[in-house]
Amino acid sequence: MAKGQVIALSGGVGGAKLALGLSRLGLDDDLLIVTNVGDDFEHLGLNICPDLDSVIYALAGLNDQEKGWGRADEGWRFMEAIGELGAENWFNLGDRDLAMHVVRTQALARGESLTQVTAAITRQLGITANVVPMTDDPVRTMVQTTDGPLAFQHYFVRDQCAPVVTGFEFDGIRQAKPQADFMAALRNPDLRAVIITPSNPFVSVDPILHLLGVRDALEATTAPIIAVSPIVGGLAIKGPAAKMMTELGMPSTALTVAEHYEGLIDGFVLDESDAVLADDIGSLDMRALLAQTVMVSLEDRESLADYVIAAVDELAP
Ligand code: FO1
Repeated sequence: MAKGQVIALSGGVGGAKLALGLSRLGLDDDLLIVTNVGDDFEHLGLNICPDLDSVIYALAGLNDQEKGWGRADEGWRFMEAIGELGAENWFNLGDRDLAMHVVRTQALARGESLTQVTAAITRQLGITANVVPMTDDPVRTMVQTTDGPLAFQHYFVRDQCAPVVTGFEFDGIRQAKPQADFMAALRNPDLRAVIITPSNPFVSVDPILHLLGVRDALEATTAPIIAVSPIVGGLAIKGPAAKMMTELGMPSTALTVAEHYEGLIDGFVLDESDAVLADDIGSLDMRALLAQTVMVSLEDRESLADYVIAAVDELAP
C-alpha cells in the first residue's frame, strides 16, 4: 500500500458522496478534502459555506440524503418565523443547520480563519479526515447570464438555475491565497493522488483550479490525477452542470467534462453506461476508466472510492 496523502477536490453533493466513500478506506490523516468556497455567501448576517457543510455533514453522518444538502432530521421553525417577520426566506436554513452557521460566523468574527473553524468543527464532530477550504480568502463565484451577473446562490437557489448561463467569474480569485495544507500536500513528493470528485467542473472545481499556483502544482506533481465524471448519460446526477454545458454550446456529455480537464488529468472515470465514450476519451491524453459512478447507497460510495484508489495506484509512475 503506497503511503502519501490523497487530495480530493470537492464541490457540492457529488463531491461529498465520494469524499465520504474515500473517508471510509482507512486513509484517515492521509486524506485531505479540499472544498470549493465559491458558493459561500453572507446571508441574514451569517457566513454560509455550503460545499464545506456538504462534506462535513456527509462525513459526520448528519447529512440529508434526499436533499443532498443541509442536515437530516431537520426542523424549519426558524424559517417559519423568518417568513412571519417578512425577512428573506428563499434560502432554507434548518433549525439544526442554523447552529453550524452561527458557530462559524461567531468564530470568523473572532478573527479565526475558515481553516481554523473548520478544523474545530470537524474535530468536534469526530471526523478523522482533514477537511479544508480551498482558501481562507474570500472567493465568490459569479454566474454570468443573459440577464446579467448573479451571485451563485441567487442563480442556484433563488432563481432555481433558470437564467441562461454565458460564463463564470470568480471574484477575488487573483488575490486569494491557496490554503496552506493544500499547497503543501500538492508540493509533497510523497503525494499519492489527486482526485477530482464528481462535482460541477465549472462552478465547483474550476474555482479551485484557478487559485494562484494550483494548476502549476498539479502539472508539476508526478502523483496521478483522476477525475470522476459528474455527467452520466448526458445528465448531471445533481445540479445544473448539463444545463450549463448546453447553454455554453457544449454537448452535455462525460466527454465534454474530460475535455475540460484535458492536459491536467491522467485518468477519467466514466459511468459504465457511457462505455461508448471510452474510445473518444482514451484518444484524449488520459486513461478512460469505467465504473459505477452513480452513488445511491453507502456501498456505492465506498466501492467507487475503492475503485478510484486502485486506479490511482495502477496509474502511479
Ligand atoms: N439548495 C437549495 O436548492 N435550496 C435551498 O434552500 C438550500 C439551502 C441551503 C442551506 C445551507 C446549505 O449549506 C446549503 C443549501 N443549499 C440549498 C445547497 C446550496 O445551494 C449549495 O450551494 C448547493 O448544494 C451546490 O453546491
